[in-house]
Amino acid sequence: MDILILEDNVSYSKFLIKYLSKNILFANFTTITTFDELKNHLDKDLYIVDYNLPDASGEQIDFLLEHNKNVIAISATDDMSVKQKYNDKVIDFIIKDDLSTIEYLLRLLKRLQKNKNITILLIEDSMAMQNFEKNILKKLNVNIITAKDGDEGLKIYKEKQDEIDLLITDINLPGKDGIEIIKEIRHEKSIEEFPILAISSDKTSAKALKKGANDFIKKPFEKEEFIVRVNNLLEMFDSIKKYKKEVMLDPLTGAYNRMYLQTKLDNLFKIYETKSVAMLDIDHFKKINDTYGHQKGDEVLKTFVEVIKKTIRRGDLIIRYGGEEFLIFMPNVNKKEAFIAIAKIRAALHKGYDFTFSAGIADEGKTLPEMISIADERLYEAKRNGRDRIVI
Ligand code: GH3
Ligand code: MG
Ligand code: MG
Ligand code: MG
Repeated sequence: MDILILEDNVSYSKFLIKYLSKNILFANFTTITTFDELKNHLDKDLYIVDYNLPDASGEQIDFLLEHNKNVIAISATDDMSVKQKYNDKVIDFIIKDDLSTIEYLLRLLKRLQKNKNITILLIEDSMAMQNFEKNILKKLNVNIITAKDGDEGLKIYKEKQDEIDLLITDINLPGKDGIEIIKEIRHEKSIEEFPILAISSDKTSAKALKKGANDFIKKPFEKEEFIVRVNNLLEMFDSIKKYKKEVMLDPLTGAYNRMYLQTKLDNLFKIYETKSVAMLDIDHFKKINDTYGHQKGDEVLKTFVEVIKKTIRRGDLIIRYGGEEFLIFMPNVNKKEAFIAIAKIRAALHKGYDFTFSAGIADEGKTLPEMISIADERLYEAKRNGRDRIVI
């Protein structure tokens, strides 16, 4: 993202850039100090613009808006009439006071970047209102899908569930109303799984929240409130997604853990007609621990997963099943094809490492536990037959 900072106070813009570039990697900054120079910089993705300049106070913002540019205005004056004048047209109008301003700006920039991958479904029957909301959302960089009544909205939701990150819905709608929409969605997805922001002019806020909206805005509302509520919900769900992902990962090796196996793998198992499961267990691992210490043992586990990840296909999944036992789920391959993949891991270890593993592979079994237990039996056969081998 190319960002231009137009600010006559050079030490302030230096400080801004230092602070922002330390925290965001995706931005390139350019600074200028006067409105006059602005004409040569109309190629930027975003403009952070001081309101009071030696050669302009507002004209620079008007100029950028006329050229349809994305503007964040900053100002030292908290003159509300100025703020009011530009508030609806810029992404944000920030009053420059202390460090919290810059922290806010930083969060906003990060959010704008992340929003490129966010899709919002907006259900609103009043076209004037829909346009108002759409224009605000456009400034936030999000992708927007609109519907003008409840039935259409729900239909789109059902078709594009996997793409949609947030639903913003009016409560009073023709066809199914917002409350019914919320109820239907909540049958399938809980309040922690999918965010809904409800909007209405009457006193239905408590009802919408009780039925499962995550937040509520009462019409008429300020653009700023709308932005903050949308951003807050998106931020909250980013955190939830992050934590959900983290609890499914083994912290030592970065492989998935048993939690992933229990909550996700069963669904994947049902999706694929053909699939194989391999159970891999490091040979004489206890001896590695006993001889070289636990830390060396940990290193071996990490290395093992690294080698596996480098070798297997993108769609294959690796799960730490137990201490030094790993499950690899391979979609769209039978056990003979899976054997070739696991043999590659074995060959890679033989080439450059001083430990080996045994493995059992299965493509039989009607359920995931059944397939795992067949693979497990074969793993033990491999151990019994002398280790460092693969049984199918
Ligand atoms: P086999 O060839 O029959 O598989 O023998 P083994 O020694 O590999 O198997 P065993 O089950 O006897 O020992 C596994 C050891 O793995 C025992 C346990 O202390 C160790 N272990 C389990 N988790 C970890 C871990 O996170 N780090 C380390 N360093 N060791 C672990
Ligand atoms: Mg309505
Ligand atoms: Mg072992
Ligand atoms: Mg074991």
